Amino acid sequence: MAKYKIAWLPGDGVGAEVMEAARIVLDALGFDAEYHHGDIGWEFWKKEGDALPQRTIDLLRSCDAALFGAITSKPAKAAAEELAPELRDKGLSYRSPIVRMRQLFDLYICFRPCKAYPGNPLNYKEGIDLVVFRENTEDLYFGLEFPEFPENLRQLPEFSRIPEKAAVSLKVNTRRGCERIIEAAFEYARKNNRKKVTCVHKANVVRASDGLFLSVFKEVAARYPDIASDDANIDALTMWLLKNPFNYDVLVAPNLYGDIISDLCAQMVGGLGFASSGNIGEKVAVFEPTHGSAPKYAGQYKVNPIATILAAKLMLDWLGEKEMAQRIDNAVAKVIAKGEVRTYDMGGNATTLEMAKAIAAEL
Ligand code: GGG
Repeated sequence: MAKYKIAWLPGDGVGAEVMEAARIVLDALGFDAEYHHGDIGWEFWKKEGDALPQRTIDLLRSCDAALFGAITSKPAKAAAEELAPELRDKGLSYRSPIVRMRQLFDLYICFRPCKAYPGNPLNYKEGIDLVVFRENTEDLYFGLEFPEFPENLRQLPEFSRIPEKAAVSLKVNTRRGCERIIEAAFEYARKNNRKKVTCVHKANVVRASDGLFLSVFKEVAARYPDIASDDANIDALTMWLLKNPFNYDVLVAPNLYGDIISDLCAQMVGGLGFASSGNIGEKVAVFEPTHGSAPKYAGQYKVNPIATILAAKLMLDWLGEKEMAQRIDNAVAKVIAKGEVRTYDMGGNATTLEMAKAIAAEL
């Protein structure tokens, strides 16, 4: 029997191509795993009315970790129009399987390292090495939304300022939700010899929910006197990050700000082709490239698989296979530094699988 059971979720579009590339590297490493394919994505929405079928949920629960490619999501109306004819009158409404996995398995940590590999022509500046901890289940993504705020609630004094026909999305942060992501960021900093954790917020305006995030941050920071800490408003931080990314190390943020800054940080180290992430809970962990299914490139084997290969590296790290994870990192660094094999985003013409084979050859 293999040491690990891995849920293998290629998903839509280029998802299958980048996962094929990651498998080349995992196999070359000799990672001792059995892989179990999981159905997820648009095809299953159209055929079954569910982009994350129950069998895939069960599979995820039974595996040590999951590697996930990408999915296509469309707005509710467009999604309903693509359902199989026999499903159209069933009142099904599309929900992103990514958001569902995060909620269902309480994957509260979204972990996104952003490192500028030396020699990457897409680096904003050489030497950038940031890590973002994004809260993954609460905040504006909590899922309590009203396309039209209910009239009976508008009658309550607290809501009387809400005009008629207003769309309302609630930003919900809990003390526990804030505390566990902030602790995860400090624990990571301590274990990985990081110097500082920065709290990202907008507590001067969004006083309740961001105010809670900031006050919990200060409480937790006091328990980690060996790690420096500071905080910044999200708007100012985006400017400061670009002005001097070397002032930052580990960043921790509520869901929406974390979503924004992790894309900003990813762009500073080469963009989506290099951005990997881990969605981590107590029992389930799903690792993925942060890019989507890129339908216009599907079938061409041209997208950069490094993000997915680095997602596999995060998975190995999380499973405790530190030496294998480090070998992937070293091999990616070597291929980038040599500059002989580059995908289209890096100005080259190597295919997805050529890049994977080049990395496998350096392991
Ligand atoms: N690998 C990440 C991915 O597939 N992203 C696409 C995405 O974020 N779609 C929006 C959504 O489904 O929530």
